[in-house]
Parts: sequence; C-alpha cells; structure tokens
Amino acid sequence: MGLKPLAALTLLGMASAAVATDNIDFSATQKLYEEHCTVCHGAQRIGGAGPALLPESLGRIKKPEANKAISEGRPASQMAAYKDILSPAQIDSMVEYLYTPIENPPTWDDADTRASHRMLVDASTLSETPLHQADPLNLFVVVEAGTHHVTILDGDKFEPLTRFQSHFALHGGPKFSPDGRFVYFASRDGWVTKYDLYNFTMVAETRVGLNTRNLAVSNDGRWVLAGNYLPGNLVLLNADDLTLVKSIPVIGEDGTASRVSAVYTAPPRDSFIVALKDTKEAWELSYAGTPDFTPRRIIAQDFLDDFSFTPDYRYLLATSRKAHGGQVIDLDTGKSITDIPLPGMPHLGSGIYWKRNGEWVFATPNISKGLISVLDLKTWKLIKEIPTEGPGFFMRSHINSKYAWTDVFFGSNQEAVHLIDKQTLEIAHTLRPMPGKNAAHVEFTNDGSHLILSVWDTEGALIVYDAKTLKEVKRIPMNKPSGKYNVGNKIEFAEGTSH
Ligand code: DHE
Repeated sequence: MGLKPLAALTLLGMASAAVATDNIDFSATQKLYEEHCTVCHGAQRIGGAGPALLPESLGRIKKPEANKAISEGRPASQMAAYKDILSPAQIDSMVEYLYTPIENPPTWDDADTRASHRMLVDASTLSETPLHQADPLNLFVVVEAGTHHVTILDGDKFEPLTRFQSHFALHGGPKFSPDGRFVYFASRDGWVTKYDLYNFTMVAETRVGLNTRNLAVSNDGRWVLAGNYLPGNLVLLNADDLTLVKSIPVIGEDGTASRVSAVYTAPPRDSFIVALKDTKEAWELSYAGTPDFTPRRIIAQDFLDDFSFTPDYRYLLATSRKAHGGQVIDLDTGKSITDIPLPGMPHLGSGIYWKRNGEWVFATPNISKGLISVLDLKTWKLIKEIPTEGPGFFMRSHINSKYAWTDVFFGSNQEAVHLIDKQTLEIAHTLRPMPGKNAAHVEFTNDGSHLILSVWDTEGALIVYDAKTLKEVKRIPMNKPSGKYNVGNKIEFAEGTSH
C-alpha cells in the first residue's frame, strides 16, 4: 500500500502534543518521540506513514505488545527496531506516554478528509470480470490481525489467492458492494479503503477520522457511511471513489455531542441505522431515491452500545446499560417496546438468528459471562441461558448447519469452541483445535458445507472443518487471523452470519 502522503496530515507541523497527566513527567520521553517517531506517526500522534499512537486507537493493543513493537520493530512494515537506540527504561516510558491521553485532543475536519483521499489505481484499466478462476461468491476475505495484512482465500480449494498489507488495526467486518466485487475496510485509526476482488487491487483510500468504529455500505452500492468516536460524527463517502460527500456531526436532540457506537445498513428499509453512544438515540438515514441523509431520530430508553436486528429489520435489539440487559426498538413506529433479560455484557452485534420449531430465535454471546442467551423473537422471552466454559465474542451458523458455533474468548478455556444444537439448545460438541491457544471466530462457506475457524495466536492458523463430519480438512498457519468473511454469505445477508 506504500507510504501515506504526509502532506495530507495538516496537523503534522504542529508542536508535539502535551499529555494530560499530573504525576508523570514525560518531557524527556516527548523529546525522544519528536526525535524518532514524529516523522511517521505525526507530531500529534495522529498517524502518518505509521498508525496513530493515541490511547483511543491503541485500545486493543496490550502494553507488552506495544513494547515489543518498539523494541523489535514490526515485520512486514516500516517500523524499525529501537532496542539498540533506546534503553529498556526509555521504551517503557514511551509506552506509558503513548497510552496517556493528549491534553488538547487533535482535530480532524472535512478538509483533512479531502486532503487524505487517494485513488490508487486508474479505474479505466480494471477488468469488469474476475481475473481469477475461483468462484467470486465463495471467496473469503481473511483479516490477519498479527501482521496487518489481508488474505483472499479460494473458498472451494482453501488456497490463498493473494495477500496484501492493510492499514493498521482493521476492526469490524469489512463490507461488500452488492455484487460482491468490491470490499471496503475500516481501520481503528480512521482509514477507509476499497479493494477490487475481480482485479485483486486496492482502488482508493480516505481517512475519515482519528478513531473510527465501523462502516456500512448501502444496499444499492452507492454510499459508504463511517461512524466515528473521534471526532464524534458520521462521514458519508461516494462508494465509487471514496470521495467525501459530507460529514454529519452527531448531536443529540438535547444538544449532547455523541460518539457513534456502530452503523449498519438495513437492506429492506433502504436505510442506514446508527446507534449513538452518549445520547439515548438511534438514527435512521434513508438512502432511497435522491437522499439528503437527514437523520430520523428515534428516542431510545437507554444508551445504545452494540446492536442487532430481527431478520426483517423491523426491530433493533440493543444493549441497555440501565436495564443491565437489552432493549427492543420498533424501527417502524420509533418506539422502544420492551426490555430483554440479558445479564452480563451481551455482544449483540455478534448475535445470530435461526428457525427453531418454525419460529425465529436469536442467540447472543456475552463478553463478561460464560453464557449464551437465546431469545424468542416473537415474545422477546428468554428461552434459555446456555452455560459455556467462559465469556465469548463471536457466534456463527449457516442455514444448512445443525450447529451454532460459539467461541470461549476469555479466561483459561479460551482454546474451546462450543457447537450448540440449534434445536435442542444443548452443547453437542466442544472442540479444542489447538490446545492452549485461543480459538475464535468462524465463518461458513457459501453452501455451508465447510467452515473456517481462526486460532488467534501469533503462531496460529486458519482451520477448515467439514461442517457435517466436523473433521479437520486443512490447516493454514497464520499470525493472529481474526475475522473471515465469505463474499456470498455477506452480500446475501445470509442467516447465521454477521451483517
Ligand atoms: Fe469488535 C465487530 C465493537 C473489541 C474484533 N466490534 C465489531 C462491531 C462492533 C464492535 C460495533 C460490529 C462492526 C461491524 O462489523 O461493522 N469491539 C467492539 C467494542 O466495543 C469492543 C468491545 C471494544 C473496542 O475496543 O472497540 C470491541 N473487537 C474487539 C476486540 O478486542 C477484537 C476481538 C479484536 C480487534 O480486532 O480489535 C474485536 N470486532 C472484532 C471483529 C469484528 C468486530 C473481528 C467483526 C465480526 C464479524 O464477524 O463481523
């Protein structure tokens, strides 16, 4: 992907950022930062050739990992090793400095977004049909979190077709154009990129903010909407070339400025649905016809963090801090209709639905408790809490699979994956693909005959299973593979996968 244009980062010329702490003196470390880091990571730590080094964007990188990256550098990137230049104490202090908030947070506005935009290929040179022989609807897009790369995998042969460097710390599921030709990625530090799966080439990129949550693509393929924490806004891009259409500040009806929890497309409604984190509202932005993207405000009972939809996209199921559970909002009437009994911290965005005895049920993992909650989508009653070996992050199934697969992401049993029988709601099997290593996140092939599981470890792997016999078919070594996304399943908004 190469170097990002430093000129685009208008704040790079500013003085280095003072940090907000009253008991640690970082002045010596700040000097070291200016000497060694500014050129790639920016004077305000908002990134440049290298990623942003703000606590908000480093949130999921543990301090020892950051220490190692500074000491030893990062393979397959331009990050050099500093262990012969800085002392261990200086590196320790640098890590603390980077995880300390900046006193006057940097800003990012429309001019910055426009200046960051780059076309990375001449669109007129691209083929309108796939240049590869694989089934374009059975490709997998695999995010390699350990090396900040993406692998495109043939979902029939389970052979990697190509691999490329991504922006630092992609997060959330990549989203696809309706025909499955293009995939759009968002990185935690605000870069949105568009990649062509027919030509295996990057098309364009734009930085939409300093700390981005996720993005959604409209069902007509015309628009990309990104939701940010920093600045708290929505950024609408033209899906063709990722140029800025407009940014929409996120301000609640009561004047409260808010961060965006997440944004999704709701295909049957021809709209984007947005959850606000700091004010009790959800927004609907229609993209039907000639849209002006004026948000329709839906007042919620509580703040919305994570959320999911019913299969018809009429109801929104969201977490609720107040009720220590969940809330259901009717998107047609704009009314909150009920609370749902979900203990712990349900991870509703990873929830899935399926038919049980002819009725829709919804199941969600829980990131603070070892249980899966299963709800009846007609009565909103809890059908069952299925105990697991520890809190989990992701769930997946397929219409042709008898099982819902769910990981144990946290705690001492994170090597385990449970297969829940979708009819009996009992755990039918527990697999331990690589003992001692975190097994997490599953995605099925388009026909549901196989599935791929990630072993989320520096010496991890993608493991391919036969979905019926549960036999391992193939193992592809990989450094921290995280999410995998099947093109067909995604563009069909298939039952059992994330949307
Ligand atoms: Fe995620 C999806 C929020 C931490 C890996 N995560 C999402 C989505 C949201 C979300 C709203 C859905 C967006 C989408 O797909 O468009 N995640 C959050 C958090 O609030 C949380 C708990 C804290 C945070 O720092 O943001 C969080 N997430 C993590 C991680 O620590 C994970 C495990 C590692 C990482 O990459 O940061 C992680 N999140 C993922 C993945 C998906 C995701 C792999 C896509 C899942 C899918 O299958 O679609």
